[in-house]
Amino acid sequence: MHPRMRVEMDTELQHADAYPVPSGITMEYGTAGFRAPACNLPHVMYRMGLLAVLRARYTRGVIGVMVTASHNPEEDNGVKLMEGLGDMLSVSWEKHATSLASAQLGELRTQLSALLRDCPGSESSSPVQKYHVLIGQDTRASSKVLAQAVSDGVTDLGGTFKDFGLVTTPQLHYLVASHNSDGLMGEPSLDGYYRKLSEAYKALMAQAKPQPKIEGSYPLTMDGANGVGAPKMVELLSYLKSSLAVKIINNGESGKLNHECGADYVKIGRRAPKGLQMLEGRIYCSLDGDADRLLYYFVDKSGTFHLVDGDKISTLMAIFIQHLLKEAQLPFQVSVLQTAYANGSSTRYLKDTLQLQVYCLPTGVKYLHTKAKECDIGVYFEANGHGTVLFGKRVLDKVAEVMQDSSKPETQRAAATQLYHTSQLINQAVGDALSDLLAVEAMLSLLDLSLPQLYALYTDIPSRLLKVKVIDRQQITTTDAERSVTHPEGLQAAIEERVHHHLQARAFVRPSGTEDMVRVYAESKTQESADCLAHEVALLVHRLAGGVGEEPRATT
Ligand code: G16
Repeated sequence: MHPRMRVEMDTELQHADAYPVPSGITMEYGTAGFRAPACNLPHVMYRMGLLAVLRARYTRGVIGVMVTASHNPEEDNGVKLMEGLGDMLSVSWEKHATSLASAQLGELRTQLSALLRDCPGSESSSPVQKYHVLIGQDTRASSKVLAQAVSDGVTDLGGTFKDFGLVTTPQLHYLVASHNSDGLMGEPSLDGYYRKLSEAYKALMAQAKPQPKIEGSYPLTMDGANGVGAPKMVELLSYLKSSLAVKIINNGESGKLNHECGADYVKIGRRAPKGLQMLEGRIYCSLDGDADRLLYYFVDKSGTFHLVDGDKISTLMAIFIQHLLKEAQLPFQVSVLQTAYANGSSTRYLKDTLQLQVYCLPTGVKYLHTKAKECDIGVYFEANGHGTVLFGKRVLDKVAEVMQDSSKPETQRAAATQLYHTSQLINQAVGDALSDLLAVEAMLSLLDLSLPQLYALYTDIPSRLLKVKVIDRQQITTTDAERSVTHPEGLQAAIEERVHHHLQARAFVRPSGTEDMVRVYAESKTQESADCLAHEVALLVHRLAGGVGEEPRATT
């Protein structure tokens, strides 16, 4: 056993004094880890380095620690932990992360000892095993120092680390997955990641009809949110060579991260990133700050903006896979996993028109990903553009069998081959904007479908998303995949009463796990009615759940 890894924490935590817990600051592990103003995070990062070593020991695998606050403003930062085949930190360990994050030195030792005692093999004198942590960071000015705090935590518990520097969050998930699968998920390097994606994309596109070229212009423009996705897309394009041309804007050279650009800005405001002059006939997409979300959009003849959000991307992927399964004569079930934010029209279209199994789960890729693993083929996307498609082993085995069976008709084998390349193209560890972008491009081409045609498959019910600041958002608790409030008393009944005043309406509220806000969502027959309902519900939250500052104003 490593000398620093005895069961009792008699080891000196060399760097602990450098990372005291600031007074009055407690943090909770949220939807995707910790998020806060960067200045409040060094002690959390150090403690997550310690936790990562313990988790590596517990799982006997490599752990990833990504320093990022994703869609949040530049001033914030945060940390996401990943393990196993790229999954988010197990929900059962989130409580340990929360309690370690606020533990002062003495308490820290006690908690570490307790966790260490529970680690499998902690009592044995087995030979030294390395507990290895992969670290990545986004482009925030604060990320470098915070990544250093993580590595200090790792080394204090005798772990080793590799700092990959700037990577997208999904790239780090991929690296963790490929390490922990002994390369089965791909070669554990960035080169391996780019090769895997570009080879799968080229193989799929070899079957597509050539697209008409627009002279001197790019058919696709990508908004990089001034984050890490932009330089990483440049690297990916160098592997794709001439098979894909993308113009990148908001590439971080001058603008501020997620400021008036990026997937969250586009989704919430349903507008183009600032400064982008959209043209009819062109296609646009936006990533978020750490490149795990992707949204597409375009303008029609009249200049009206249309958003192809996560719901529509998920519909495209489900249609494409359903079509290939039919062609390959493989009787597997495609399931689609959504959250309460999924537009009601998308759910209806998936269930009634495509006849697919649809599930609603709480917000957070961690829940969707876990459920998707239980499905033959699990397509999951949040409306905000975060998602992927998971292929079960049973399916992949059968796909391989059909591909290799020369007695099968050529069309059947070709469909199985496309399914195989699709499973290689779509990141199996987590929702990945770069991989999803290639998948959307390939699927549209292979289905011979334009983005406006995809958009027109169903009409979204008008909706509105608002945020309300309250004293303590954790006072709001929910049930039924966050569609109903259980506390504070009276809030749910009041929401339902307002919903009854609107046609074809629904509304829900939930505390955000990434921002200090309560999120309000409303849908109704007209945009005016959805805006009005969202405002009424926001007022209820403000009045009944301890609103801070002025009451929310009506959307204009
Ligand atoms: C993270 C999670 C997503 C979630 C989003 C917003 O995304 O990974 O699953 O939808 O936060 O969560 P909340 O509504 O709780 O704030 P990201 O892209 O910010 O890492």
